[in-house]
Amino acid sequence: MVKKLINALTPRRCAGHPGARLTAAAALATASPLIAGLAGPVRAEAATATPRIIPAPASLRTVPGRSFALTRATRIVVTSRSRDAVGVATYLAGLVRPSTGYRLPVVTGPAGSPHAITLSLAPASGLGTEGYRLDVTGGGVRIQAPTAAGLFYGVQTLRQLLPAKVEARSVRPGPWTVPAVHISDRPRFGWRGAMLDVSRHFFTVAETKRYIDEISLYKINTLHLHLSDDQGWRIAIKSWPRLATYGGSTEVGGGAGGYYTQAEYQDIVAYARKHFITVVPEIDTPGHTNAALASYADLNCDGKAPPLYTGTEVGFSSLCVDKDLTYRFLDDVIGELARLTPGSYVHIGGDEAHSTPLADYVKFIDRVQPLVHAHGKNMVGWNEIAQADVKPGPATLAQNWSIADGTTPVDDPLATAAVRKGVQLVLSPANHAYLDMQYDKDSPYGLHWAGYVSVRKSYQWDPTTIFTGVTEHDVRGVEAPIWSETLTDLHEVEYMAFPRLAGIAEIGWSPRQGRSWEEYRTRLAAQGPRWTAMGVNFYHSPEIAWDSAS
Ligand code: NGO
Repeated sequence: MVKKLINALTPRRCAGHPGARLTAAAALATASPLIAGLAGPVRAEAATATPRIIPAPASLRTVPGRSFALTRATRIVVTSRSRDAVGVATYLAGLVRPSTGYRLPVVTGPAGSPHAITLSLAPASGLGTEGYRLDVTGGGVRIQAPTAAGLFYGVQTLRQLLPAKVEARSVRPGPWTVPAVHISDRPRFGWRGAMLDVSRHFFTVAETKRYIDEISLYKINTLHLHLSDDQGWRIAIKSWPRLATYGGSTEVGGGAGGYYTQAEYQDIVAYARKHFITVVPEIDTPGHTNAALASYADLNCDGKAPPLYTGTEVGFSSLCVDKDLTYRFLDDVIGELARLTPGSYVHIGGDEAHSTPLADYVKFIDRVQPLVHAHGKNMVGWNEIAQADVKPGPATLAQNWSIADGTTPVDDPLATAAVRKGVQLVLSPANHAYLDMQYDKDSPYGLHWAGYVSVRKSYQWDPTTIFTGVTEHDVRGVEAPIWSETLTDLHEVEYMAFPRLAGIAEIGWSPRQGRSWEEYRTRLAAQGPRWTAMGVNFYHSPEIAWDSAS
């Protein structure tokens, strides 16, 4: 009975969900808010020349007249000595030097220096903590922001204003023209996440860093690392060493697995931070714990360690809810993780605890939540945690992975429960935002328990219209998870993430008003040559009329 209840509240894995239908066809034919925001007289010429940027900026105005061109003489000028601003300038130089072959020195100097890309860290109203203004005139480029994060996002926009070949890692012929624009931009949501499952298959530090490089282009600011599951424990815990050395010694299919040492994990966290990305580590509990249970017999209710697991079933493992040792174990693990993680959230999983009776599940979450808080962190959990006595925001976030219709709001008891308790949601609807779902029946990798997720389907939903009773205020943001049961290396991850991740990033960043698939797909087409130049293995979906390489 109890189990039935938890099943009823748990998103079902089912096949064949019919594709989302188009919303108002007329709206699709009109331009995005950025074009619609243009002054009347320039609209006609500007419409053809509007730069194709993802995520769409909150406001963009093209300016007729001279564009700017990077030349051998271009310098990157930072108007203050702020280390963070200089860091962003150095990052920009590192991106643009290899393909242009220019020196692009980073110097401090006044705004308005000739022939410069100027980065100014300066208070500006209306930009929040991540917004920026970007102005391109014949004389130069100026990015202004109240924070270094804002400068970084301005740089990502500038990157997309430059020709795609700028992404190449060897010298290409110019010209390196930047169209004249005025952009004022800030994100809609503060949590714009990507999740990488490093448990089902292990991904090396180098692969994870490369994924960070790639998601940065779309202004993603959260990297959720799924560090433990039935098939592997991927982070060294000094007080429980066998978790990694034994629990991390295999993966789906029986490969060698692996784990991050604490120094490696910190290296990833620091690398992410340089990209203004916060790492959220997840230790999945009380289910999805076979790797831990196999490593320490005492964690099991019967004191017997199960064998390591390399299959893809879910819902069969559970920590022993009534043993005190379980909580000492979690206190140690969460404590070590919290010390290694500067971000304010630790994810405790909580999904698919099918072999934990509901009453035990609630008891368990109610004991784990204070442990997370005692180590100075807030708690994130998959939406099933809303069944427990979860504390209101910002103490708790619920990551919702239910199947949603996309166009018509549906009732979701777990989303409703979270909202009633004052807990904000991170939206990852499985049939729109799960990047591990196959695009269609011919996709070489991926699952399809939530249906096939075409590029269009991944784009056509909004956090505030999928569930009844969930308003903008209840939403912390969006996240695109990539689960790795079928994905063995970054090449395969890229194929599933691109192009769909760009659309989820836009849903997290851009204003909702005026959003249309037809307009979006023309902007997405411009990303193809960019990914090619970056060496990203993207899926050349036939839904998009890809630009040919420039
Ligand atoms: C589910 C499940 C994961 C699977 C994933 C595959 C959640 C939150 N739990 O999502 O264990 O890997 O689907 O798509």
